[in-house]
Amino acid sequence: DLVEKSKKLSAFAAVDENLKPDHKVIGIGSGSTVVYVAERVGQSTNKEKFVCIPTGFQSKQLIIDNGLHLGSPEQYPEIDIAFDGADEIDSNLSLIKGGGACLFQEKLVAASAKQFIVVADYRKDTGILGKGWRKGIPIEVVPMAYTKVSLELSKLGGKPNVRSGLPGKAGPVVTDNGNFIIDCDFGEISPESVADLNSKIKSLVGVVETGIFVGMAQKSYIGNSDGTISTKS
Ligand code: DER
Repeated sequence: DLVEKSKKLSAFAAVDENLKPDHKVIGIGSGSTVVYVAERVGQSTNKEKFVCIPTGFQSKQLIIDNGLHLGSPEQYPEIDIAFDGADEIDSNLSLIKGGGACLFQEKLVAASAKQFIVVADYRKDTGILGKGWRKGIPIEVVPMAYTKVSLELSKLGGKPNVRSGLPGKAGPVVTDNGNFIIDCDFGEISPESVADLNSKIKSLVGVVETGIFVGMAQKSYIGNSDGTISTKS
């Protein structure tokens, strides 16, 4: 279908245009778009030279399934290039991430990468954060603090919801780090106010990390529904 095709388009173009023979340590993100990134990296003639750093359990499986060497964030605090998806992308390349509840390790890998490239289908290219199809900014919180953080988020004007498991998991989603996710809807967030909102949320006691990635992505590849690709840097 169109969305799936646009994911593959953006991922293959991003890898083909940015992965270079002298790259060694590669960050692999989480979600359904980066499935194609891992596939494309796995097709590279230089694959034996690469070591790939995951952003969570699913990402680790992608690396293994594509016959790529697996490394860890502990071993590689410096990454040459990282590819990851996003839930929303604004005109300044600020992102909302965390739809897959992997935002902490995603942000650690993105922060460790000399180059951080975002790949996404056209639904994510919202121009303004908070307009997207997903509601809310994912925020990773220490379980004991979730009610306190929810209260403070409400005071900031947000509508917080603890992310609960889909059928098959009673109670809240628990991240790879043993924390909860609060999805907090702040409505539309103008590009110039993203950084300020992020620091306000990050400074709340109990917040481990936010799904706002501001000033981190150098380049984005959007697969359009007409089969073209839009890049922004
Ligand atoms: O959780 C994340 O931030 C993922 O990168 C994600 O939201 C993008 O997922 P998708 O590629 O499956 O849309």
